[in-house]
Amino acid sequence: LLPLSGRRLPPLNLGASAFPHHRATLRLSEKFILLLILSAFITLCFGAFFFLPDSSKHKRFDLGLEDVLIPHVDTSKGGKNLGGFLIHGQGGHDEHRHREEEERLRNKIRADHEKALEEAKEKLKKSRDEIQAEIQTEKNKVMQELKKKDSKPLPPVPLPNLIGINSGEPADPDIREKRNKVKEMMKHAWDNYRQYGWGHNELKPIARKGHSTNIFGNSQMGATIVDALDTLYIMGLHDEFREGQEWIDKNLDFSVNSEVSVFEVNIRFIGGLLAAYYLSGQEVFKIKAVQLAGKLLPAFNTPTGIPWAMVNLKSGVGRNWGWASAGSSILAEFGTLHMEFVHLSYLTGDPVYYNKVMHIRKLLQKMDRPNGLYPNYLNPRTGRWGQHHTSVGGLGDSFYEYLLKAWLMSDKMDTEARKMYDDAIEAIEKHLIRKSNGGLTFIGEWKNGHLERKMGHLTCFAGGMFALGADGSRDDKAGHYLQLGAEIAHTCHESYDRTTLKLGPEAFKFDGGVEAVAVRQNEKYYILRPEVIETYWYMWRFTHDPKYRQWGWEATQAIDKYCRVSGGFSGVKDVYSSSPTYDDVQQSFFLAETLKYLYLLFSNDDLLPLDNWVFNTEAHPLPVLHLANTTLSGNPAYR
Ligand code: DMJ
Repeated sequence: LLPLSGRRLPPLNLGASAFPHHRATLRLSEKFILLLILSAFITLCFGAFFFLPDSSKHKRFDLGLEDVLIPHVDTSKGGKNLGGFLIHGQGGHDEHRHREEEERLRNKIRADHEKALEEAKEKLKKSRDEIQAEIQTEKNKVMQELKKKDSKPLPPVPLPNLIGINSGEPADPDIREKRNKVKEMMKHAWDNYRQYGWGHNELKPIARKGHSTNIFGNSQMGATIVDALDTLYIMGLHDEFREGQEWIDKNLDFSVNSEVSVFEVNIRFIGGLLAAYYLSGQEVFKIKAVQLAGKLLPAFNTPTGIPWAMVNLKSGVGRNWGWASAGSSILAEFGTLHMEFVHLSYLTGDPVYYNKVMHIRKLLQKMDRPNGLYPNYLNPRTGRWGQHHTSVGGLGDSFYEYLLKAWLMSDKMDTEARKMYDDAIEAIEKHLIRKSNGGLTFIGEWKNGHLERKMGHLTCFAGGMFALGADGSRDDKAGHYLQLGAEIAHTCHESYDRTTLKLGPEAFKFDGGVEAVAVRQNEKYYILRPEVIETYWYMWRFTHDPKYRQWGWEATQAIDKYCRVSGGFSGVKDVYSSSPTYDDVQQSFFLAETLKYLYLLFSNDDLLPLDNWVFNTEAHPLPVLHLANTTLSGNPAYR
């Protein structure tokens, strides 16, 4: 076969001049050779007639800039396709038809070109705004398509036992009244956010406009809506819940060029969406949670698998906080993903989330721990600890909380997590927990071999954690841990009680004659945090000692008196001042946690019982997964 673009063999010239010197003296042998050559030539011509490709079997279109060669493989009209060779039975007729076809196509292409040219001319006549509007419409169409693709249904998974989604209404009229007061405060916070900050992450209740911080990146992701959903649901604020659901359905979009905190997005958004899904059964929450989780996964693309603190939701590029020791990731951030990620694997049947958090756990288990303590900083490139600071407050807190809760939410099957928790708590008790001269138990911070006798408001959550972990503790020290929880609750209550506003400072000292009091001006603020009330609630559930309800009520009144403004609730800058100034931020965790824990404190225990629900670190309740007789990776949901 001769390729069309290939070189043809030079033709054989057998005319009169082919053998001039032999013409006169042709002998018999020469005649014979001549005859042989002649017959070979005839055979060659004959063969060529049958086997050379016919140029009419290819269509060639001249399209100006490019040549397009279309092999003709029409087997429908009497031709036979024999492994790439086409043999026609209708010669002339076919050629005519091909020419017509060629002509028709040429005309069509010409017409298309002209049409495109006309359209381009029309476009140029339009104004810049019109063109931009058209581009936007096209973009929207593409987005809609992508959304449709994203919202494909997830595989059905049997829901765990959802016990205790009821009103929890207390019989005692006094307690009922207190509970109603908390509900009214929630309504005030929500309504003002609804009016002045809708769609923004948070609210500025005095300026009456939206507010955001760098943890949510530069986008309006409606953090308050997502964080507040389950609180609205359990309070029976169903119209508000539906408004929130509608906003999420229509507006919550994660394909944004925005760099967010992996930890904050996980605990507030994924936790909030999952809890809303379990409570209400509305698929949209599950779908959004899974979409968002997919956007967080690129954060784990580090040399060690320890995720970056921040990730750009669009590009997937991650990095760490500039202030963190030696480019480290933070223990309380990468160590507070487990609950949500296990639920994501449970609900999707995709092990990817489970594997990510288990990988972190395995890595931590292999590492040396100074004095048995986990430092707050870990470098995700080298896998080595940064500064040897350990804290049960900021930077460390919820890592310990999630070890315990991993065990609880696995229906106590994940004994590895329980062991890690027990080991960590033993080291914390030995090195960080002390009694002040005045008899207050406090948890200090370990900094390069030295104990700082200071406790943060954040650390106060640990009272509740010790009580929650009492049952099942090593050497059956349940009584000891319940007692420890009570002592921390008492200390934290003191930190509130020793202020003018009866609200707790951000950090307080046990040093130089000072006990449970903030010393530095920049530690005197209260930003509507939940941790002290969280501990009151756990202690109430485990002891039913009425003092916890009493302390919770004191805090409720103080918040209502000093933090309430006509546009919502605001943090205050100095809890020791009788004329405090506001920070003008209504934090989303005020609706997610502070008001929820207060509401639960004045509800019956059968509302979200702790045997069946585990609260994530943002107070979003997730059901216990009863995976008895199976390992997590062996569960069908994980295959
Ligand atoms: C919340 O976002 C969570 O409780 C987190 O674990 C730490 N602190 C804030 C509220 O204070």
